[in-house]
Amino acid sequence: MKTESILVIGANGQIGSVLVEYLRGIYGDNKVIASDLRVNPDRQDYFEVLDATDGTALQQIVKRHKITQIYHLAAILSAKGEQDPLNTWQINMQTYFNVLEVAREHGVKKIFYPSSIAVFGAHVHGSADQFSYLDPSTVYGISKAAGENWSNYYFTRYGMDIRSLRYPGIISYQSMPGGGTTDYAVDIYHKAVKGEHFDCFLKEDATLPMIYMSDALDATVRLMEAPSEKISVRTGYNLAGMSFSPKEIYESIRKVIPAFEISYNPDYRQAIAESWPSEIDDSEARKDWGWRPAYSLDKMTEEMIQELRKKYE
Ligand code: NAD
Ligand code: AKB
Repeated sequence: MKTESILVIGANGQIGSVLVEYLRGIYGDNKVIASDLRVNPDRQDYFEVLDATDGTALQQIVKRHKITQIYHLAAILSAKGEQDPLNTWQINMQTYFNVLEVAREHGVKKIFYPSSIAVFGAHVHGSADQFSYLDPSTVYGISKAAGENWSNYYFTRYGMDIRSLRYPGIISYQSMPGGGTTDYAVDIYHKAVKGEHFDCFLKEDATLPMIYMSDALDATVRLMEAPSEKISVRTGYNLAGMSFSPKEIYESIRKVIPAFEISYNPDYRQAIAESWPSEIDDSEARKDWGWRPAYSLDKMTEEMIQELRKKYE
């Protein structure tokens, strides 16, 4: 068992609720402190209520638990973020500045910062290279690009060990997404398994990079456990799982549930999707710390449907 004391901020969200259990399996239950704005009645053990915009409250938790690593997941995502841009900027940046400063002052050894494919914009066509120009279209993407640069700044200036992945849209059966443009790709499985019609908010050919939760967890811990000298990218590593359009995920589901039906009613999220790349080149992650995804679209579909059937049937 490894001797770390880990704080997960934003632990009740789509990633956090699964990542906390995964980290506890590696480091031990009492070594992973979950925190979020509100307590989750189903998971109250080793939990702290924390609004991460409050730096003093964060500092007290870091001191009390002698925290050595922080996974900073709290953020407002792309679609929800557009409803109140200035508040999104305030939350996404203030929480991260608090993490960086508290970590610096209290000698926290490692920080994980989740970035996103939302850092890319109109000047990337097709596949996004690791070092593509970043001109994000959403306030969420602007905050993630800024966060990446601040990570690199704290690494260069203070020698802090901050590691980051540009996650694609994450697909999970364990948890629901919280306000992103890629959320449709989780919702579609729930509708299919419940025998309901699915009305998609993107066009049928809106191809986006996505990743299955199991691969995302593997990549996250693989990155965090890699020797420091293997980390050549201190902004955010490109990470790819698979790429598909709404039509392609629909066809994948139809192989298992032939009666499933879909319609398309694109809304404001279509413009966000169009500003993102359709493919991600993750050669740096593969080269530096041996990243390889395990799931294809069809393999993920089979597991998603199998797991959701247990939930609904
Ligand atoms: P989510 O919206 O499901 O969860 C975010 C959590 O943060 C929520 O539980 C929320 O209560 C909490 N939170 C919000 N403001 C907070 C604050 N001030 N203090 C403490 N907690 C606060 O998000 P997620 O999908 O789990 O994403 C986690 C991180 O990963 C985010 O930074 C997101 O940008 C990034 N990311 C996610 C995806 C994805 O597809 N899920 C893709 C790329 C990047
Ligand atoms: C979103 O759609 O906002 C997220 C992301 C790709 O960052 N899922």
